[in-house]
Parts: sequence; C-alpha cells; structure tokens
Amino acid sequence: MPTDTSSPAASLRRPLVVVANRLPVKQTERGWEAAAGGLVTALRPVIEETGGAWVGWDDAGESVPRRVDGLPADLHAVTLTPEEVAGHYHGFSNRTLWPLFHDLVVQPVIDRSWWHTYEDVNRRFADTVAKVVGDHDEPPVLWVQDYHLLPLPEMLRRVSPASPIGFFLHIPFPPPELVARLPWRDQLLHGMLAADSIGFHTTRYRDNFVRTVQQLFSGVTSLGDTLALPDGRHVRAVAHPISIDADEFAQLATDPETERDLAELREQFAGRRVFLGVDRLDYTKGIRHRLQSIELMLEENPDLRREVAFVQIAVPSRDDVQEYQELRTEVETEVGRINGRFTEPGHDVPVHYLYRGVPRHHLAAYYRLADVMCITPLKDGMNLVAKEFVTVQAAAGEAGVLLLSEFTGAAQEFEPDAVRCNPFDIEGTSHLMRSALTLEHDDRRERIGRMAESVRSCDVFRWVADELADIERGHAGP
Ligand code: GDG
Repeated sequence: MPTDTSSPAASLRRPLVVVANRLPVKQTERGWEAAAGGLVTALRPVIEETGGAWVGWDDAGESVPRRVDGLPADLHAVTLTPEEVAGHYHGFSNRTLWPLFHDLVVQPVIDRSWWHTYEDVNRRFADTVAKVVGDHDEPPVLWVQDYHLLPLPEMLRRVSPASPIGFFLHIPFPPPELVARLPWRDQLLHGMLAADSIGFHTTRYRDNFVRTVQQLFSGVTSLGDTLALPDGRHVRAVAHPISIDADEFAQLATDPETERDLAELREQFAGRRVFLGVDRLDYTKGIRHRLQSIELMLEENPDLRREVAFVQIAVPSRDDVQEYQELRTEVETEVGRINGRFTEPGHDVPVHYLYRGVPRHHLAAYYRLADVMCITPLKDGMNLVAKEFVTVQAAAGEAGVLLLSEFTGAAQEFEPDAVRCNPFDIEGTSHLMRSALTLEHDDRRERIGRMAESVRSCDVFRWVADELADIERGHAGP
C-alpha cells in the first residue's frame, strides 16, 4: 500500500486506460496470470477505485481473456503479424530508438520500412483504444507508456479529444544533437507533445526533451514545468522517478523461502566475498565492461583469486536481435577467459554466470548475499535493481555496498551513498571494486539505510500518484 502518499485515485475521478507495448499477463501451466511488476501493483488500487482497462500487444499468445486473476482491469489485446513485430518491435523500437536514446552505445539502424511499420502499429493501438473509449460514458484518462508508442498521444487526441492524456518514457531522453539525427524526429516529437503531461525519470532527461523541442521548433517557451506551444496549447514536462513496491521487497527480504535459499548460497560461497550483477542481457547494462574490471582486479590482486566470487545473472532478452546474439557470445567468451585465467587447482571458479532469470525469492537471497552489488550500465533510464537491492539489504540488516554507474537515473537519487563509478573507465572501476571491500561495516550499513529510506519515501505508489496528478493538471490548463 502507499507509504506517505494518499490514494493515487484521489486525484482521479475518471476511469483509467493504460496503453503499453505488452499486456501485463503471462501464460503458465495454471492458465493466464497477472505478471509480477511494480507498475501493475501500483495501479491495482487506482483501477479498483475508478475502473479501467489495459491495451497492449498479446505477444502472439492465444487469445488473452478479458480478465485475469489479480488484475482488476479489462484487457484489450492488439494482435500483430510477424512482419509488424519485426518492423515495430525488433526493428524501429529496439534497433533504432533503443540505441539512439541510450547515447549510441551501439549504432542505430535507420530503415524507412521499419518507420512505416512503426507508425502503422501505433495506428493499430489507437484503433483499439478508440473501441475502449467507446465503452465508457465519460472520456477516460489515457496513459501511454514508453518508446514503442511515441506517436500515439497525437493519434489518441483525435480519437478522444476530451480525454486527459499522459505519456511516460521509461528510457533516457538523449541530448538534442542525437534526436536530430532521426529523419522522423518531427513526427515523434509532435506525437509526444499532444499529451497533456510528459513524464521522464530525471530532470536531466526532461531538460534534454525541452531543449530538443526548443531547438527544433520555433516559438516554444518553457516556464517551470510547462511548455507553451505556438498553437496556444500548454504541455507539462515533468520528472517523476519510477520506483518499486518497497514494502513488498522488504517483506520478501526475510521471507522463509528467501532465508532457505540464502542459507544454501551462504554455504556455497562460504569464506568468499561476493560481487553480484543482475541485468537483462542488454548491451546498455555494461556487463562486458564490468567483467573486464573484474578481470583486471583479479590480475592485479592475486590474493583475491580465492577470496572473491562474481555472480552474474543475465536474463535472456531480445534474442531475435543480432546485436543481442553477438553480445551473448562476447559475454560468454569473457566469462570463459576469466575462469580459464584465474581458477586455481582445487578451487571454485571466480565467475558464476547464469543465463536465465531466477524466481523472486532466489533473487532476494542473492541481493542479501552480495557484499558488492555491481550496477554499471553504460546508460540506464532508472535501474530498479538498485532500488530492490538497497531495500532488501536494509530490511534484513545487511551491510553491502552499492557500486553504481553515474549513467543511471538512480545515481541522481543515491548520491552520495552509492559508490559512484564510470563504467567506461575499466581501471578506475576495478579499483573501486577493490576498495569497496575495505569500507567499514557501520558506514556501509548507514549508507544502505539512507538509500532504502529514500526508496521507501518515493515508492512506486508515489510515482503513480504524481504521474496521474500531473496528467490532470496538464489537462486543466495553466
Ligand atoms: C526499463 C529501463 C527502468 C531481473 N532479473 C530477474 C528479475 N529481474 C527484474 C528486476 C527488476 C527488472 O527485472 C529490471 O528492471 P530495470 O529497471 O533494472 O531494467 P529494464 O528491464 O531495462 O527496465 C530501466 C525500467 O524500465 C522501469 O522504468 O528502470 O532503466 O531500461 O524489477 O527485479 N526478476 C526475477 N528474476 C530475475 O532473475 N524474478
């Protein structure tokens, strides 16, 4: 339940329609179920109070039911052909926008046919939303999520002119000179600007957006959180850092299943300090750079080879995309090289690599086990793993260290308690890893406590409440 925030629904008098790339459901042996995730948990009380719906791609599942257990929203699936998935999802979303918005960590592919499919698929989403709007007596709030749907607010404005419309971007918004490279930048920005409120994780991404709009379009003025457009409309551009359900993770920390898993892990890694990485296998997460820093640390500190272990959980992701297949090969080659170089006869390997997701209790047990949590993305919108780690550690009285890349949204919030690193600086990061092991216990514990407190006071319920309040405020006008 919300911590310091009154019910998010308090500011919302109308039904809510969430529009996201995917529906928040998964198919299990027991049938369809609500997927685990902070957004779904945080929206549950809102939708229970106001009624609502969720529109999203069904990911080629068999026909998704209108309702599933644990989710009080009507589900409306957008079904896509394999060509549409290739052009919209794998193509324009994940090979053009994703690398461009993550500061060109790899080169974006510019392909006109993908762009056309991306626009067409956005129109398909708009058609489905139009049917949902038609089911309601009053215009619902329409809340669009993420980079797969940048042109959608403008399409929805035509579908439901009287609806409050919000947009939230879950990834970074890059500086103007990067956005300017996109041949279709004007259409994307106009698409976003049709919303009443546009949300970003940090003030830096918000400022990048405002500067981009001002550099590319004339006659746009910015006053506080409001942009005045030449056609007389006003749009809010706001920073609302996404977060987690802190109470849920605090409970998970000391759950009996977590304790059982932890006891096994402590036995497995007895006598060693554990470094941990938990990421989707994505080139933005800096896994290769992290491994290189580990390798250098082991090279320069032979005494550590028997005393530390590095566990990397790499959750398979987008494995139909070429860059992700190449990344997997590079990461696995690096793991093999480190273990080949530094495993000592009769001793365990230094790097434990899991190419799979683990159940949530097991994840919480790893968070508790870690002496140093290595979150070293080259670029990351927010990074929820950082928030989960400090919450679990604090709730269980642990005293680990959070090594955190300065290029994550979370870095802004965890200043100065995380050990801040530049993941491109392999040598500097390896020295920070080494020195993280020497921090005093009380200092570590206090830092974890302060970071967990900041997550608790700014949890995902607060994020939903702030987003919905700004959508209403933007709709009401200045
Ligand atoms: C995007 C943006 C932004 C991970 N491994 C396992 C597992 N996970 C869960 C974590 C966490 C989630 O996946 C990952 O969230 P992140 O925020 O770290 O990263 P992205 O997936 O890239 O998310 C990001 C986010 O959107 C929200 O706006 O913060 O910047 O890139 O919740 O717990 N869960 C389980 N097993 C695993 O092995 N059960």
